[in-house]
Amino acid sequence: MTRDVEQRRQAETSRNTLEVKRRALELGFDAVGIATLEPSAYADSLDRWLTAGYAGDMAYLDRQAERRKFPARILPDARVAIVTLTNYCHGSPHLAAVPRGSAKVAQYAWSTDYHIVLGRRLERLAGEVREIAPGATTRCYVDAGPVPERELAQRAGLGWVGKNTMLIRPEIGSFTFIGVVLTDASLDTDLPFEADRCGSCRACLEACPTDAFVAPHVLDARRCISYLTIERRGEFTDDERALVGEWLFGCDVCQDVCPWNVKFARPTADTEVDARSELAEPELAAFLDSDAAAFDRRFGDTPFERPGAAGMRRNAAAVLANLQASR
Ligand code: B12
Ligand code: SF4
Ligand code: SF4
Repeated sequence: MTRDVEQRRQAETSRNTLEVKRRALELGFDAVGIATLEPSAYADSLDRWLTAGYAGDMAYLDRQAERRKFPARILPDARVAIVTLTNYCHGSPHLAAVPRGSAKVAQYAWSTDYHIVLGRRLERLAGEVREIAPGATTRCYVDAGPVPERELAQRAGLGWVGKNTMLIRPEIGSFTFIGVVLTDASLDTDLPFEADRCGSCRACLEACPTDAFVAPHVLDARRCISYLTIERRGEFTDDERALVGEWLFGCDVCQDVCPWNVKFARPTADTEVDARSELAEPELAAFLDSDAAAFDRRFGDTPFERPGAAGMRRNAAAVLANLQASR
């Protein structure tokens, strides 16, 4: 290739990169960066985490491990990951007491299921990529695939992975969804976010109500309320029921106490993630006697669909038992 042709190609790549980022922000993403698909720098930590059994019943993490370690294998010929952040913060009310008859729900679940909302938005972004780089292949991921999303976000320059294992962006904190478009389009990659801004802070590790952190950056999911109320199948053991406390679905404690959220997280203006009252302030009684059909009508397009009617009944019964025990 002559120098001239190479320079023209590089100029086109730079133009396309800027245009993809501009359109991503126009579509409503709060931040966007582009990551390489080189092998994971944390493959050994992932292996150690899985071998220790910290994934509990999330067997899919074992099945996806090879692709998580080698993201280039996820989509043949993919060159880069376009990584997006979407702020879903609604404030930090969990530090206050729970109203009687109600229970705590993690903020990410206060709105219509983000797999639906972000899935649509990422598909629109993928369409823009194909328009900007005709002939490009794209594939969108949000949460559900074999993609090491937090590591890719760090590599795309969007933030660092805190001791609570969350991706934290200095300007907005960690109440963000990560969405990814893999593509074979030629785009310039960003510099990774190298700084670790946790410093000597240990607030998240100390505040976790179940002592789920084995060490900084290492979470034993089996003790995490988020895992227990969302991913755990079947009935709780007595110990698990006690761990759940007042949380009906998910948990925000290790984010609520993080100084980067306390100082910088601001309520989102994104109307597609508006809070719905039946999710943000749920009536516990509604879950105890709801059958599967009624549950689906009311919660079919929400994050509560993952544990389903039976899982939410189990969670509500656990919270009620814990509230009664504490009075
Ligand atoms: C399985 C899973 C869970 C599990 C396990 C969580 C965990 N910490 O491992 C459970 C059910 C507990 C869970 C809970 C939550 N989750 Co979740 N979860 C996932 C999922 C599907 C995979 C994560 C995974 O692979 N875990 C295994 C561990 C070993 O990997 P990892 O946490 O990604 O860490 C890697 C890197 O961070 C890297 N690393 C980077 N820097 C450093 C530094 C050091 C020193 C080390 C050792 C490692 C390291 O090492 C790891 C190996 O690759 C991702 C989506 C995805 N596809 O990635 C969402 C995801 C991580 N979850 C998310 C959310 C929102 C939550 C909750 C906040 C929900 C809630 N409020 O209840 C909680 C947070 C709890 C917490 N502190 O992590 C978001 C996080 C967004 C963000 N800004 O970080 C994601 C990215 C989904 C999304 N698309 O938005 N989750
Ligand atoms: S989500 Fe809650 S239970 Fe899980 S690690 Fe964070 S503080 Fe602990
Ligand atoms: S609470 Fe402190 S240690 Fe934990 S993630 Fe935030 S800054 Fe890091």
